[in-house]
Amino acid sequence: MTTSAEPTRSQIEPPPVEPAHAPAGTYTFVVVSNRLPVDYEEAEGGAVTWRTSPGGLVTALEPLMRSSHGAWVGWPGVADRDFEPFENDGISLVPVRLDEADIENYYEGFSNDTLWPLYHDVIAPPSFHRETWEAYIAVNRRFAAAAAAVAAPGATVWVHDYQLQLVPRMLREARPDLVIGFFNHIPFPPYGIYAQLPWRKQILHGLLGADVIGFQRSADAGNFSQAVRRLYGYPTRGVVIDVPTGENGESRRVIAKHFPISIDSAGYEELARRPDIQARARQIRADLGNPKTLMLGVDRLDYTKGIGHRIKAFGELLADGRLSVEDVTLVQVASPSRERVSTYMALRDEIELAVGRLNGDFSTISHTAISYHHHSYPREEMVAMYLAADVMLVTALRDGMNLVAKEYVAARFDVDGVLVLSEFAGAADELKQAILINPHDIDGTKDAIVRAVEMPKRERSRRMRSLRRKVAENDVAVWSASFLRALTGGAAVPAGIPDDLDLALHSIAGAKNLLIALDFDGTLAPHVDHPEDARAIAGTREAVQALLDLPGVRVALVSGRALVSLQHVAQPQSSVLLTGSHGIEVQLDTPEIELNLLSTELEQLDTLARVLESISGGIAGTTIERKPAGLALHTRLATEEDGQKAERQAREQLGDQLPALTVREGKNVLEFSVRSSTKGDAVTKLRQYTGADRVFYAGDDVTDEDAFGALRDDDVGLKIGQGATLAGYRVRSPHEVTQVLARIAALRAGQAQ
Ligand code: GDG
Repeated sequence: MTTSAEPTRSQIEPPPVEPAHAPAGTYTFVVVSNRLPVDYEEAEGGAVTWRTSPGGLVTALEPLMRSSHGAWVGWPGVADRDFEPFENDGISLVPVRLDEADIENYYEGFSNDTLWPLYHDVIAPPSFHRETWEAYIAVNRRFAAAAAAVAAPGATVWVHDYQLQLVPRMLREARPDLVIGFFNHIPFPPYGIYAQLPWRKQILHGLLGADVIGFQRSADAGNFSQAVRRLYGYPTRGVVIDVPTGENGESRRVIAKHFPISIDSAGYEELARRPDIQARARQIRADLGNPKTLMLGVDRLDYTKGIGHRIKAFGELLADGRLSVEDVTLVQVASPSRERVSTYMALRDEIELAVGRLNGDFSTISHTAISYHHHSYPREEMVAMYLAADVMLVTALRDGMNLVAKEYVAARFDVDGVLVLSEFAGAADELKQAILINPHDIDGTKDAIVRAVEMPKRERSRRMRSLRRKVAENDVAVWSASFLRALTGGAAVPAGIPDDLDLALHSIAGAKNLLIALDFDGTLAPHVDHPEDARAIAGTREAVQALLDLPGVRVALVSGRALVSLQHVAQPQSSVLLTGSHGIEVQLDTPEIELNLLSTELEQLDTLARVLESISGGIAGTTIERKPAGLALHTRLATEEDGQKAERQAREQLGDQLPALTVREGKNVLEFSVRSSTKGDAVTKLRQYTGADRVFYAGDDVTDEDAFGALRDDDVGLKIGQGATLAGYRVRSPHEVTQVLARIAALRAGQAQ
């Protein structure tokens, strides 16, 4: 009964970015990145031509750019020149001018000498200069203005990378109508490191102008949210950050989540299958004297890539006699990068000295230990090298993702070759069948290299097959589609079950153990004025019963309501699992409600009650409401002045006595909890309890985004109604949810026969 986890069409097709009716000179989809995806060429007579530079991002966004009236805003790569917007290869390009001084201060200075080392765990010391910061602001403003000028009303704007972190806020201020996304291609550092930045609050403020902020790894998103909590004190729940927008407790919801980038894997495989490229791969091996093992490193010459560590490990293996230059050659491509930044000049000297020493010590007339190349190569040549290499070494000390690792895997259609991969590269989160290493541990790296060299064919194939599946299923089109799905979602939702959802239901219905987890209000029951009047729509009970009757299926309700209230309105069948208060209260196959509070949390609850009761006792019109894991201070009946006084006192006194409390601000209410729990936590707990291999989750509220965020790639998330979401699918109303539940039951019953 197993079903494949192939991505469905809807996951790989670009999501709708509508409408196509934009005023002249404006676009409904705008990408903003430091560099335009073209290279400038000037012929002798002065004629200008542009050549598309084939990067993953262009490949990913090209179809969308063409189908949705898109434009790309960026620097064309030539200093001190103005260019009019132009079209190249069917894409509208909007050039932003950079002068020599901008390149020196904004690009080489603040971006590459401050942010780059800081965000990569200070592997090199970052410099902090006020002048380069000023240039960063000025250039970000220029990019924001260029994007604002070409964005149609209500357009979707997607800003890329660390050079442009102030752009989302600048854009939002200029154009509140826009939907704004940001993707950070490099890591986001832990707070202890980020906090060094003198302009740490301004950068966060800039980023929080976006609706969705994408990162490579979930750890990066977590670091970002932590920085927001520490520096701004905004409430964060899972992947959701509530950013206050005004005086009266209103806030904007920002999503900070990981969306691991990928490559055009089919494109790489297609190149690798070309006979001329395979012939070139054989030629490369022959030119190197047909070594038993060819090892390969391909990196921009950057201190984050751990090239020196790799060379050291290889050198020691040769010195120890565990590898011999007769058998093993390392080809190292170090493509030129940031050559005017002094740290990079020093790095080049350091690496070339190490290569020279090693070759001097170990190479023979007929065998070179390291074949080192400080060049850029055409992509075809890179693919030939991937095919030629038995072992690929990716030893980054810190790397957002590392596309080279994925390219190697995509090229190996022969299901051979071993990937040695640093656990500090984002790719390590997905490519678990690589040999994972800590590149700082030279002995461990040496052992891993020997293991790769000696790995039997069967194990190589087994690992490569699994790596290839991962890369093929999550290519760059899936990446951009999932980011844009999270970002857009304002379009009207049609009635009924869409085809792509139906496909996903077919797949999930075949799970071994299936968990169906459902929000209640807005999902099974329409929203009503008085919460106690909410009831599930007709047909829901029967659909849930049909699921409960099937073997291997558990049904759970996941609500923000207190459990008692949930039981009252939902009146669930006794085998339905229940979680309330955003996962703090749970009732799992027993009549008792588990509260899950630790003794320290109970003590905090006592202190909290004492403090709030004493404040409320002294200020008329304020009341206290007890919640399972916290208390709320209501000020609706107090005068404005008294209400503010009570809230201020509560914040001050509790800030001193219980600094770890989670504080949520609402209209005339301030809520303090001793436990911050989300529906995402509830889903994780339910998954564990039921042992489910696949989860279906349906919800309509922003708090359900935490649950969607906790889903895995082959789970199904269903959002009800409009609004930005992390769910892969969307339906219009609780009526469709009931249909969907009945459909899952029918499909599963059918498949079981
Ligand atoms: C940043 C993040 C993240 C390299 N030399 C040549 C060449 N390349 C290509 C590779 C690959 C790309 O450049 C390098 O991508 P990486 O991901 O390895 O690293 P960064 O340049 O540091 O990229 C990184 C990435 O953004 C995407 O989000 O993964 O973590 O640092 O595609 O093949 N290509 C050609 N000739 C070369 O000589 N044609």
